[in-house]
Amino acid sequence: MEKTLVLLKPDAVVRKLCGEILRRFENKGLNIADIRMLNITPELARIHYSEHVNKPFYPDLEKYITSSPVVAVILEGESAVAVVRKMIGSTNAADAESGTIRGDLALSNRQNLVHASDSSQSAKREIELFFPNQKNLN
Ligand code: FUP
Repeated sequence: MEKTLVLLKPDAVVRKLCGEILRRFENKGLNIADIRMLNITPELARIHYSEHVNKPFYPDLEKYITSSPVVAVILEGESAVAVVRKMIGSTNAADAESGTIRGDLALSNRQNLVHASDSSQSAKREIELFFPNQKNLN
């Protein structure tokens, strides 16, 4: 069993797509191991997106991710990291394949509904960041 960290980003919450997105993960057979709603502060955004802080798009990314609450979810299941990445689709939703969450429900390169850990190492780091009280058994 593997764990991964998913964020239902501000556009998912504002567009009331949290249920639709979680339904897809649950139907796939993944378990929700933990879930919480929170506001991402600029400080948390800079840690979470540390690899992007110096990129030209970062100020707009921070503005977006801190704009309203997000839902953080730990999903667990066989090969959860790779399975969830496949299910969310390409970063630029306009290019994302039909059948994926971004491909079916979004059109933007920034407002792309979901974040998901891109490796088991990122998953461990991100689970600790968003669920500091969770014993990480990943
Ligand atoms: P992903 O792992 O698919 O979420 O994508 P990245 O880690 O490459 O990018 C993180 C987030 O930065 C994306 F979800 C959206 C945002 N982004 C932009 O806003 N503009 C860009 O040109 C690229 C990414």
